[in-house]
Amino acid sequence: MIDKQHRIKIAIQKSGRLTDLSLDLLQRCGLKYTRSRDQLIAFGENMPIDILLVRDDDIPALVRDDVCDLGIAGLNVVEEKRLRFLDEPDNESGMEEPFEIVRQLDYGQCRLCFAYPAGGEINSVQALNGLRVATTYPYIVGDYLRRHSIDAEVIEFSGAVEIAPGMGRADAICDLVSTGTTLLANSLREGEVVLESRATLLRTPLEVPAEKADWMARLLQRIDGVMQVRESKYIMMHAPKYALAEIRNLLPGSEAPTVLPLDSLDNRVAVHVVCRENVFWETLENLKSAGASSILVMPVEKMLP
Ligand code: PRT
Ligand code: ZN
Repeated sequence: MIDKQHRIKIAIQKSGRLTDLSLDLLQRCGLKYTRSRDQLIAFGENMPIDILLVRDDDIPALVRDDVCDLGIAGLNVVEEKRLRFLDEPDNESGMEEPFEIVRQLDYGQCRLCFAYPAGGEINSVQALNGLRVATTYPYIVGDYLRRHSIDAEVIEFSGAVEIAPGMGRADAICDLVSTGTTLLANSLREGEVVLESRATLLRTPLEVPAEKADWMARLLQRIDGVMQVRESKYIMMHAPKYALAEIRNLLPGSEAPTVLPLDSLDNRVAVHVVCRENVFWETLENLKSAGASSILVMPVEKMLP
């Protein structure tokens, strides 16, 4: 295995919504690791990749400062920090990107939304002129308000933003929503979406040594493969020859199917195909209506494009 300075360091959330999903992603990419006694580092055993477990808010800076080569954090955190870094006085040109976003991953989905007191007078962001918005994302919200020419005061909260209107600290909020239960429980109504967020993979903007770059490329390819597999299904069925064209149209995101003869049947064939999108019950029912039978849907274990 290559020496220490050539090992890739990837920062992920230590304990929170993205922790298990990020570790699971890396494991599915083939990484086996041992965690240090303090649980802050996981050393890769079979790949030159080590994991740093930190607070999600620290991840963008660790990648910007080249302490880590890669990092995974929600786009909400990444974008907030990106705007903050670009605004720092030592970034004179205001142009230097602190890191590169290399992938949007397939977990951690949520949206950053405005929300207004239910039954109140405010029902759109336009109505916020001269009023106060509480948020944990002052840069993203400030940027949105400026772009929409709305003159509202942004009040920074470090947590529990949803209680701000009830406490009389703000007239509206802008916070992350996934199911909407928290808004409902606090008598707030969801408004405009500012940002659709999901877990995001960041990379240092600096060049990395060739060996490291090689492993990074391999890791990215495996991540793509893992995400593709999670969506993909292998479908097998018997079908009448005359219905093949219709059946192909019914299969979401499929490549050319394999069509095989069936023993002692002239007018029916076996069709095998990989679908790169989720296959729902409706699709199977439509296939059956088109004449297919013995339909099997199976998960795909690994895939390399
Ligand atoms: O300790 P650390 O700083 O690392 O963690 P954290 O508390 O800042 O983050 P954590 O673990 O709560 O979330 C990590 C990331 O998960 C976020 O940055 C988002 O990218 C993503 N994520 C996905 C969410 C949600 N869904 C989510 N629902 N983050 C927070 N929420 C909160 C939201 O703030 C609100 O309080 O859940 C509540 C709303 O949920 P619903 O389902 O009631 O709408
Ligand atoms: Zn955080």
